[in-house]
Amino acid sequence: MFKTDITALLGIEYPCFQGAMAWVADADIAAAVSNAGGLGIIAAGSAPADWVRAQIRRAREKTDRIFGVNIMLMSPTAPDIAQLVIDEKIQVVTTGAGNPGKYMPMWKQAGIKVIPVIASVAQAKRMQRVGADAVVAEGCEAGGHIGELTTMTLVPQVVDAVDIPVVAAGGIADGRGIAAAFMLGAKGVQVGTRFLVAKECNVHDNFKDAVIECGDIGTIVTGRSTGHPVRVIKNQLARENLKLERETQDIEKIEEQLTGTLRLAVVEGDTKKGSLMAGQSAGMVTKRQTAEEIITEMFSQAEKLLAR
Ligand code: TUI
Repeated sequence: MFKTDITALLGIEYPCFQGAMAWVADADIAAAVSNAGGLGIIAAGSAPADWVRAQIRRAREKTDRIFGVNIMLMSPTAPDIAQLVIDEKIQVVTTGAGNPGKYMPMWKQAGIKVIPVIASVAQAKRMQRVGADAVVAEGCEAGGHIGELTTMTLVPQVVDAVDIPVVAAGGIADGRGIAAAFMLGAKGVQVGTRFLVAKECNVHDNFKDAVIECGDIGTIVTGRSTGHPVRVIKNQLARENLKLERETQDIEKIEEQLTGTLRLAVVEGDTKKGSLMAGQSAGMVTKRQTAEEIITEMFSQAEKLLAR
């Protein structure tokens, strides 16, 4: 039922990527998702190479299956991680927040499958041109750094513009979203927010509660005025940032407020002063489950819908 170009490309059971949430997506959640038949992904975020290497090795102890590493290209450690994935013989790399073009020759030489996350048709075309094996088209329903377009409008436009497989991301948290993504022409989905509350996800419990209690209009986008829009769960920090944006044009001052706060939320569980990055699908996330329960529940629902 779910044999697609993406399951064939990666040799996985379900065409389901686990979103690479910075500070959150470590070896535990990545191995759990891969063991459940999806593609687990370790998020390098802004971490040093030593931390990422340790996570890769820990994931290998927990699963024999394929898993990926995501490289956040804005990170100062990105060049180190780009080499690390080759040294550690990682089979699939996803990238975010930039153009991975300069690393493509070395990754392709090493036989790595490269799947950049993009938020526009122009970016998708550039990625195809530099040799990407597929792209993740991420709509602005997603959490964290986002683009302009919704998943509903971005995915079909990207599908029409490129010949490589497209994975849909942003707003997908159940079988209905998966079925809809396939109707838009996607060959797979990436799910972030629902995996935030997975039992194997090491994000602070306060963060999980905030996702479960979020509701439909509980997220907002800050940073539009600085050109770095970020979707977060509304809290004290988000309100302060929006106020600052209204009152000052001092972009550096606003940016200052945005750094370091993700760690505060993820690790310390500070739901007032921390940055609670999460997608609009938080409103559909109601309970803690294992990664396996999440994947099998979503895909059995999608299967029933698509069989109609
Ligand atoms: O990367 C994301 N979302 C993220 S990264 C992140 S980590 C972070 N935390 C705190 C401060 C700063 C960063 C949190 N959320 N999504 C994937 C994504 N990438 N969406 C859009 C893009 C993108 C942006 C520009 C892809 C390519 C691009 O430029 C390439 C080009 O060719 O123009």
